[in-house]
Amino acid sequence: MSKAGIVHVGLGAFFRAFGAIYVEEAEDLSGGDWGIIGVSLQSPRMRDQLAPQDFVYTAQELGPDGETLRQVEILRDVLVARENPAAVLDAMADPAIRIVTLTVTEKGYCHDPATGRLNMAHPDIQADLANELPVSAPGFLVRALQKRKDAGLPPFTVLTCDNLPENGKLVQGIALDFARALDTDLAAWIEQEGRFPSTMVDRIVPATKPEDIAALAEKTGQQDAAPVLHEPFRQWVIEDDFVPAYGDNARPDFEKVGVELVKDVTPFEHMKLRMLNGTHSSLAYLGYLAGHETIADTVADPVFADFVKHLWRHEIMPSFEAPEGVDLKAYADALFQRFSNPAIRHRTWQIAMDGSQKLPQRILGTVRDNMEQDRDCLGLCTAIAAWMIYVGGTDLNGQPIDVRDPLATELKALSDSGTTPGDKVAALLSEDRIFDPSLPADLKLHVESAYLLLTMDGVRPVLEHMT
Ligand code: CS2
Repeated sequence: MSKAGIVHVGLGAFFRAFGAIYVEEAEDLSGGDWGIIGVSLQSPRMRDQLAPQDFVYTAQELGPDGETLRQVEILRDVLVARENPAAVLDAMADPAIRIVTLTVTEKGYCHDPATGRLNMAHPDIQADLANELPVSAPGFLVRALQKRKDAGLPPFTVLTCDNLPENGKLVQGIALDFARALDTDLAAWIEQEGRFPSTMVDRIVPATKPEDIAALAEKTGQQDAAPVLHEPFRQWVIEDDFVPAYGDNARPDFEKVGVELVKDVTPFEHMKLRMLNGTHSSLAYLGYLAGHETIADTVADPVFADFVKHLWRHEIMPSFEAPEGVDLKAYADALFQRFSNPAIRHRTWQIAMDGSQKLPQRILGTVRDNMEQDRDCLGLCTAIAAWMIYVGGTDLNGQPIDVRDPLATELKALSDSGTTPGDKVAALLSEDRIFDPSLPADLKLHVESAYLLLTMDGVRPVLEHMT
């Protein structure tokens, strides 16, 4: 069994169904010690589920016409940061570790989504600046880099795999903000020696549900406490900029397994965040309010199928440059097929989570570009209005919504502070951690009229009218 070369922070279903499989395939083909030590920042659940099965788990690929099973054996250990932060720092400072990958979700970087800067007032950041044993992802990255610097080792490459724009640059900025507050020499060393390649990651991986675990056990006759379910599609584009001190050993042989190593990831990120995640979030809020449980159910509704195609064609595709050689129309068609995959039960409620962290890069950038160029953005403004109704906590039938968002309390209070739709929209738009104050003033008019229409007529008639 190979030794570990990667520490992965945030061991959720996505990385186990995506990065872990790529790394295992690359290691199988080209060797190298690329075992992965997983880190859960808070909950011991993943460690407790995986340890009794030697960290091996099943990846169940669900296509529209059938499935395949794979045993993933690349995990070497799982550490729980809350229980033993020192063990996590030791693992990250081990000379054999050359890459730290992260999937800690948007909110895990403790930054301000509107500006991309570290939120110095965040309680976890305050704690991590005061204590040597961290709790936050930025705290672990910088404290572990500090240990390596003190030991005379090169840094590890920081490879973020979260859906954030220019994610490498963003995390570098966050790490430098943190390091500067700690020790300016360390910050200078990270700036000079550190590498933070940007990445575009793409595979739809819904959360594993208890019924999925039961169905798999029934099928195989074996109990796996932590399988992952994923679609067949995958795409990983990485900026080829790893810590040079490791030479040919700086990364797994990613090219061999179809990872695209490029100079500039930005056009791919734009395409993916706007085309896939932008419509995913739009379908999540509007679909949820229309009573649809999953994305596949939502796009099986013809009104939504027309709506999502309208968004791609008229509002999203005109807003950015396609990466070289990519046919956006074909990309949109393929996305529609992926969203329609009935074997993937991806809940609208799951995608609706953490909207405050997702809206800027998924929807607001497109809306800004369109308004500035006098292009249509009514569909996306309707999605923003649906998000506003959603975070108000009551659906269109008067039923409570279980809103999960780091700003849930603040957003509900803002919504409650207004009595008319106009006041509610204005109050929510004043939340400048989400809505950059420089967004065009017309946004308010569009969102307010969409909000009114949604509450008066209901979701489906509004969408039907639009397309
Ligand atoms: C989804 C993403 O949960 C969400 O917000 O939009 O996780 C999406 O499934 C992935 O980015 C697909 O690559």
